[in-house]
Amino acid sequence: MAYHGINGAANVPNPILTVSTPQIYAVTIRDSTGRCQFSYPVRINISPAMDADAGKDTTLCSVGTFTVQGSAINAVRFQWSAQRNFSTIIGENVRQAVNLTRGNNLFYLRTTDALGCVEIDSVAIRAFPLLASVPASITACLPDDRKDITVTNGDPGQTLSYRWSPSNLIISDPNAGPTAIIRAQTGATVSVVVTNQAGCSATFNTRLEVLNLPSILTIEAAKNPIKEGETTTLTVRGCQDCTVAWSPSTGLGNTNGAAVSASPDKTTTYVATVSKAGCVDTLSITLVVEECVEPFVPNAFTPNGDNINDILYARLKDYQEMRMIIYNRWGQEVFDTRDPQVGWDGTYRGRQLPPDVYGYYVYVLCPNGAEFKKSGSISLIR
Ligand SMILES: [Ca+2]
Repeated sequence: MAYHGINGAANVPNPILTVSTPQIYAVTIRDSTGRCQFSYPVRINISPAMDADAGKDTTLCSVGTFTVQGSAINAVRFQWSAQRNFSTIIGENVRQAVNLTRGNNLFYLRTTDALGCVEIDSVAIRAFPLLASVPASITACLPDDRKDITVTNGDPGQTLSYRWSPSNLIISDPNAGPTAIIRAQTGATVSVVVTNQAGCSATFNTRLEVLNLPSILTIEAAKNPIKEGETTTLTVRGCQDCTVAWSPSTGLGNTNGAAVSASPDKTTTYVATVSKAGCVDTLSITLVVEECVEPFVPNAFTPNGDNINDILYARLKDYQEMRMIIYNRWGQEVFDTRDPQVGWDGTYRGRQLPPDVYGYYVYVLCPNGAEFKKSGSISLIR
């Protein structure tokens, strides 16, 4: 078989031609004898350009659903794909919903005309929402304390710029860096406008809290002073969720907690170290223990009615039982009491006794079982 035609093109069944205008070509097919031949016209149509356009490249500050808009002249079919080879077709709409992910999104539009000719265009959608965060709140220990607030960049691919406010709370350069140095004020809010290189920005707020432990804490003992052997409770008030550590441990039921039981043997100053959120304050309380000690009896008194030193008392601190007996120089008891509030007024059976030297005997039993026995002489002076 031989092929001839198409303006003298090669003797092949499928010649490749370059055409610029519509034209009719012919192919002649002839057998080897040259006696049989056949001619056939071939019309070459040239389709006009569709000018397929997938839309304008865009930068967005959001991800998710987006509509791309294609255009083409005389196209009969629109196809969208995220792959240049259109291995997966997203849809066939002129206005096509697509899903944007963070970063660069490239979509391809393939248009087809009535003759089956295709054109391909692409559109780049850059989706770059701002990804950043700041702490919701920060806690300072005292008013006007300096604290740092730092913006966390949620995407290493982001280059961020910052604008901090209000200026009265920002000590550092309000336009510099992810970290601002601020001056703590109770209840104030620090804001930062963060913008990424795509121009996407957002405002973030950090609430300032000032703990000011010294202004809110108090310390108290349920009972103070206490007697030897007695137990009371020491309490730090004013902070619900603070950690409290007590020292020294001597005489304490435990050394942690807002309230601890205390039963020291002697007067002790306890220190409570109170902490919360990195802030620490210390308070102290002196718990006085009335110790059971040797009683004191004066060596003279003047029961002359001038209200000065008219009554003789045995002076005691913490005791469980006591007794005081006074006797005259002949050994006769003239006074006997088991109550230290009751003293001797220098009388016996209603009569004033004469000035003389009298003897006394005092007995004290302490709460811890210790005993004091003391005797001596007293001058009655009028
Ligand atoms: Ca007197």
